[in-house]
Amino acid sequence: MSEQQTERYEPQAIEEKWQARWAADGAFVVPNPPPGTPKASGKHTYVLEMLPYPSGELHMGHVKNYTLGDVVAHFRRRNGFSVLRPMGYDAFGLPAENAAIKEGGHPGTVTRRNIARIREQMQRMGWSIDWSRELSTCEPEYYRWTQWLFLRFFEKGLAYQREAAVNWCPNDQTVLANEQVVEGCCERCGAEVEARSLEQWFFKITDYAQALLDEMELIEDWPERVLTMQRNWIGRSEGAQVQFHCRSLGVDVPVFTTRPDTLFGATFFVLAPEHPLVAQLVAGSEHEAEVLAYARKAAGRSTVERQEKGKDGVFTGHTVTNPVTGREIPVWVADYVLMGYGTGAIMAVPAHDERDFAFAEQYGLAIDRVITPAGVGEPGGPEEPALPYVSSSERDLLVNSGAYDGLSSPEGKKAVVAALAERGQGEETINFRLRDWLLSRQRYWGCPIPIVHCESCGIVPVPDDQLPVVLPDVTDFLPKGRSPLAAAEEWVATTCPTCGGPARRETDTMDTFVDSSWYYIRYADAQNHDAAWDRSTVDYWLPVNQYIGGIEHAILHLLYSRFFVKVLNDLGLVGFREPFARLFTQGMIYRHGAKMSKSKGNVVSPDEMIARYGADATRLYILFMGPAEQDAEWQDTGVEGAFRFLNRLWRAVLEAAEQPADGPAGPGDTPLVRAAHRATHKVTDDIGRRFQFNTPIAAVMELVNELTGHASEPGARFAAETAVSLVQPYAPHLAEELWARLGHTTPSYSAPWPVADPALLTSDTFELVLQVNGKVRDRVEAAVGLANEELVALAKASEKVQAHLAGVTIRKEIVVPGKLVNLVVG
Ligand code: ANZ
Ligand code: ZN
Repeated sequence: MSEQQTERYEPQAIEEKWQARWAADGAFVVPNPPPGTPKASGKHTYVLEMLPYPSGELHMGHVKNYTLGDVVAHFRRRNGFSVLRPMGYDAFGLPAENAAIKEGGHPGTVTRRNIARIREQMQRMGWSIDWSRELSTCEPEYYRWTQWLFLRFFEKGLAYQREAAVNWCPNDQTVLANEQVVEGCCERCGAEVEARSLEQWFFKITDYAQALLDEMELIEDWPERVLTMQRNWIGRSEGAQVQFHCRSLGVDVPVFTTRPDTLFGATFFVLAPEHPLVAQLVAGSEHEAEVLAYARKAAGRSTVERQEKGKDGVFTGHTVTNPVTGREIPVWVADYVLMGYGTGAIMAVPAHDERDFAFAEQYGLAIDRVITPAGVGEPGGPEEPALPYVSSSERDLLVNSGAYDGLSSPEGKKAVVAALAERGQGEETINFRLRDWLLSRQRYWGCPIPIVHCESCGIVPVPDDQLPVVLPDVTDFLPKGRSPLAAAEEWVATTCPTCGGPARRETDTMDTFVDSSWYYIRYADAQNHDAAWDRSTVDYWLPVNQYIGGIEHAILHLLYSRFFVKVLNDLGLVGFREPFARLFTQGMIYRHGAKMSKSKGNVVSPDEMIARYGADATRLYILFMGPAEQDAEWQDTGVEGAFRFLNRLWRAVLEAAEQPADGPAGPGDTPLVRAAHRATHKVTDDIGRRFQFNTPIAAVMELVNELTGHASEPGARFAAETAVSLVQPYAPHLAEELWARLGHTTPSYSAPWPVADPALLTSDTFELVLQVNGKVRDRVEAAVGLANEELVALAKASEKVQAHLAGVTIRKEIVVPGKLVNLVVG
């Protein structure tokens, strides 16, 4: 059949046809095993990509994420696994709500419309999703269980309310978790965050700080970068708590220090402006006005500002006693000391700490060196370093420290703490940077916190059988500094479940990260109307074997989910400790040098690409761009290139399909058969073992090149079948169509993955490099196993080589078998 006669490749027609067929066949629906089925039975796996925020339409970042997951899912299915691959929408929260407000619509209406649109786009991409498990976190059948889980945390004291200094976003008019504040600004809108003091709800994630570190051991494979980010966020510091006695108030004031070995150099003392002792210290004194004014000013500054250079502060007029020197040292108030870390008070050691040094210089406070590098003063030893000397080398020595002089830093730490402990003035402690997770939001579009406030009973949980507490339908949902729910008077006024008296509902809603901390568990048992899940079903599927998503979730979602699973495990609700065994973080898509985003105006819409080239070409290109974990630059001609390749594949396969099917003896051993086995080996190894998604495409392209123009050679049909089979995870519609045309009556998505025969992996020809005087002049195909003389003969037969042999004598013939011939002439 000539090229002109070959039917054209028309993705639009093919793709919608197969999508309809898959949907009708429930092709990717995977039923749950009967409750109680042990995890070890059957080959099964859970492949999951992070669920989208329905704040708009799908963009190319989603296309990359979900196509990656799709290739993994198809590959595993065809390797005999039953694959759980669900999808849902992270539908509550700021992204969705802000999108709605911008549009002027009700968040519920706008969100549900966006979801319908995204679902349609996903189906049009042909992703092999089990739609029977679809969930949306903003629907009562989902958030009923979010509330149920909140109550379990509450019962265990892991959810609590307290007044706290919080990060307030003046633009979004809500508090933010520490994790949502990036360099002093709101993670979402970029507005500078303010400090406020409000009653807030927290999850006690700090109880799990150590477990979150230790149990990284249980994780199979996460990028080291993500683990490091989590470790830094948790911020474990070993040090000591040291008590400084304040005579004027008659109290001991504790500090947290990582350097008890520098205690002799503590020449002053600093309280955070919010420290409760500040007001007491200055009450009625000449310093009162100045100190309180300073504290008020500090309250308005962001954490980042407070940490920046140019420290300022005020003297309180009081002293505390240095517990080792017995000297009275002045107490200052300065906002570079944060109330939220350690004890909110520090011993300042200006000789060995940058910030303390800057402060001491500014206010003329004593700077006493107490640490020196080993060998200073010895012949040939190093010079005494300038101050501040902030190294904490294990080989540094204590000086000017009384009986401790000459001890190394680590020895000094131990000795000083031991001496303090004996007098009840200090002890070793471990401090974490991690704070409790602030989960309440003063926003409308979130999961209501299932709590009522009763005048006589206080905080009362809503009983399980009254769940869900349904989010009331309000008309004024704009943020205004307190939750818009507070205005829904009829909803707020309720009766106390305990005493039956009048009570008021909690009006804050939950952070959307609460919703996404457990959605991957719900998928395993998404249709359960009687419980959040059945434990045996969840234990069968989870932990998620392969999670795929963006690196931007390294400390928020990924840390919160780990915390949730640990709590759920401690509550006996799940049988595992870590949610995601393996994590793959994909890179971002750039165009014209900037991250592809609406605000940059450089977005390419998936719809447009599908309309012009089809979903298969779009899928193929997005993974062909480069290694999936790396950022990649979008080329406007890229999808077209992928489309042209699919056209070549289409034609080559249809031509080969004219060949009679292989007989019982199989396709035999021909160059095309060998090419097919090589491609199979490469694609299998790349996807299965190396988790590489661009290189398999190159391997299939190579196979199609071999096939093109050789469709009537022996083995062509086998090579064509193999090419279709290997490209199936990337271009499933085209594969389905060609598979059927090759005469198969069962679908390609369930065809067993091809197996490479190791005996057929080598090619029977190789590329022989021809050189004259070491310069490459030509490359030719040579059969494997030719004798050296035959290789030399091939060289001499080459016209390009001959051009360099005219009028010269061949002095030497060098042969590297299997590689090259070099003719030395002169
Ligand atoms: C004395 C000292 C001497 C310190 C020295 C450091 C160097 P990490 O490692 O991050 O845990 N610190 C303690 N609480 C603080 C607070 N609320 N605000 C600001 N700074 C605080 O840091 C612990 C060190 O940070 C502590 O050790 C304390 O200063 C300071 F040569 O104590 B150090
Ligand atoms: Zn009551």
